Amino acid sequence: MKKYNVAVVGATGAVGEQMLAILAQRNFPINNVYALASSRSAGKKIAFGDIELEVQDLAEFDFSNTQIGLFSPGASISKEYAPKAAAQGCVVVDNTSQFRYDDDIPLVIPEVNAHQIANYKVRGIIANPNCSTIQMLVALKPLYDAVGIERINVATYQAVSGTGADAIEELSQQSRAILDNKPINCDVYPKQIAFNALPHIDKFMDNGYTKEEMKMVWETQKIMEDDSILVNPTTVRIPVKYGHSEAVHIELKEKLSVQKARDLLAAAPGVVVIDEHKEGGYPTAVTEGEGTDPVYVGRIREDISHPRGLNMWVVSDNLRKGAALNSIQIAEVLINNHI
Ligand code: 25A
Ligand code: L14
Repeated sequence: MKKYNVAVVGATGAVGEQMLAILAQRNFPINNVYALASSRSAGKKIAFGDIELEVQDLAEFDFSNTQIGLFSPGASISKEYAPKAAAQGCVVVDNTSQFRYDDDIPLVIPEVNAHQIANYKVRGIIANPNCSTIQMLVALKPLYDAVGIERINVATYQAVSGTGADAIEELSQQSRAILDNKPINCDVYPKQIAFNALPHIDKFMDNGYTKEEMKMVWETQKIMEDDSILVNPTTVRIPVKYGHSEAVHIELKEKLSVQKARDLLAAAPGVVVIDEHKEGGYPTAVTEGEGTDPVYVGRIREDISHPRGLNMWVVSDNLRKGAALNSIQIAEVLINNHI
């Protein structure tokens, strides 16, 4: 079997760490793996399976002998280094928001639009969508294929790990301080995140939506290859460490019974249905999402206010299917079919 040299860029970050773990777990056919980050981290040791890797400085790395680059170093770093790596012959799967909306760069969820991966050839870069978009579309694709979707209303409940390690730390410190009746610091988020909910992720746009909300609109239309699909999101940060949840309300083109929707979802790749009308008969971020691969769907029910409406609750690990796992699944299609 052919083996590949793989570079993980942003290897010391929340996503990069998961990329290394998942490459090892899935026995990706690796010859050499390189852990790259900023000069701050160069020389640090990080784990890959049962071996240790020494972190190297991205700025000094030559990609000409690397076939696959899994990038998650932030948009501005990807902007500079992903095209450089691609020019050296390395196919880049980029997890940042930098290239997602470029027409000549495929934006891919393997369960939804794997056929787009072939277009990696144009610029040597494939973009990984936003975590909230990924889990929503894995769940909606089978319903879209069955009867079509006119409109999506969605409210997200997003984990602090999406912001990074300093946010996880801020949640822990604030929680401890509040339980101990001590004053809190707000450094990462503009308001207290412990025991609270903030209706604000990424920056505010001119239309009053946040950029995280607009990403869900733009990315859904691009991935589904359907500019007519209407998306109305509200994205909310909650005091959960790992795993995003979403209340998704869809208006279908034709009526679909709950039983039919449940059957379609149960048969869909990457989806696990947990939907029993009893205590705990639904998925949650902490009990099912964290540390696992699937997109979980529960609370499937007809919308009593709309003749073709359906409601559901969608949960997944934001750092795995929402980021690292999706990138590695793209890389698996690349090596199986293209490189
Ligand atoms: O919106 P964007 O721009 O697309 O943002 C995406 C970012 O969000 C995170 C992820 O950051 C990504 O970069 N993210 C979280 N969930 C995501 C998801 N689902 C998600 N992104 C996509 N989908 P991250 O925190 O996971 O990782 C950032 C990594 O990038 C490395 N990096 C930063 N600058 C770099 C660079 N690598 C190369 N060259 C550069 N110039 C960064 O590595 C990390 O691996 P690092 O070397 O900075 O090491 C991180 C360690 O250093 C500490 N640290 C961070 N900043 C500073 C610092 N120490 C001192 N001074 C600092 N200024 C950290 O605590 C950490 O231990
Ligand atoms: O666009 O939960 O990939 O803060 C990754 C982190 C979006 C926000 C992206 C989060 C960002 C997400």
